[in-house]
Amino acid sequence: MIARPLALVRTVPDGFAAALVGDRRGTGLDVAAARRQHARYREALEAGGFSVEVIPGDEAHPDSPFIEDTAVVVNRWALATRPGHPSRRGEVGPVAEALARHVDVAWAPDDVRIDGGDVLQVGGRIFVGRSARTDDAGIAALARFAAPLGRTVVPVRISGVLHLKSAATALGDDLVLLSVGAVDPEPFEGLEIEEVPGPDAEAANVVRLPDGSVLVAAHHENTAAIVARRGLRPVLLDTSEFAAADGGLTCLSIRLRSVLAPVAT
Ligand code: CIR
Repeated sequence: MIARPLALVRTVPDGFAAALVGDRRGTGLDVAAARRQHARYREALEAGGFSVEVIPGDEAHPDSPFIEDTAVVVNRWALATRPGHPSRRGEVGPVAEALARHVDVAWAPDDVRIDGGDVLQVGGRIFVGRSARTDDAGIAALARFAAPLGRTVVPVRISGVLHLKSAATALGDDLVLLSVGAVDPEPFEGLEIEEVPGPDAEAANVVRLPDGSVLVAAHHENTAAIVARRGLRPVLLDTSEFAAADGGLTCLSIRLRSVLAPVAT
């Protein structure tokens, strides 16, 4: 039997049309197109070496496909988050339940706010964005979760984007792709930084796959060129419906690199 690193995804409910866009509800989101894009995303995760487990989306929670925000996984431990937007808090339970079949799950306290999209792990450090969705109490809860696991938590100032990972992701164990207009590069000292040029900070949101290829949103040609220049293979995906709801490629999965799962056939 073949086993590969596990990725969790959550399907697109009919209610996705009402996903959050800024602090309002979407109106022009195309659910059928989002489902097609989600299917391609899932196939790309599998083609790049993940075993994908699918959790049904939740009609009561239009943003439930943005599963990344509901948990932070470090090796074989997960922190079930307390999402910063109140409408998203009910998304956490089913994801925590699925995670508990693979890892130990701890829960963030009720009086904090933290979204997984603000948490970027690179080379043993955990960077966390101070954002509209993640507050100081959430950062402190993450630090308490991470300390026994030997991980240091480093707060990062961001501006103009929803989450830290909207504008900063890892391209390697010591290489970060980020938009300096949106993310303060100073806390990343010691790591190599590759800047995405231009005003579109979300161009820095990519997903590294186990086979070394990198998912890049199709509308970010500059990013694809950077990835290729780094000797990595960009895999372009149309993510327009998710981008329209402030979501990027990372948001659509939780990737558990240290948990191997059988490949679905
Ligand atoms: C929200 O506003 O919460 C969703 N519409 C988008 C969440 C994107 N998640 C992410 O960047 N990790």
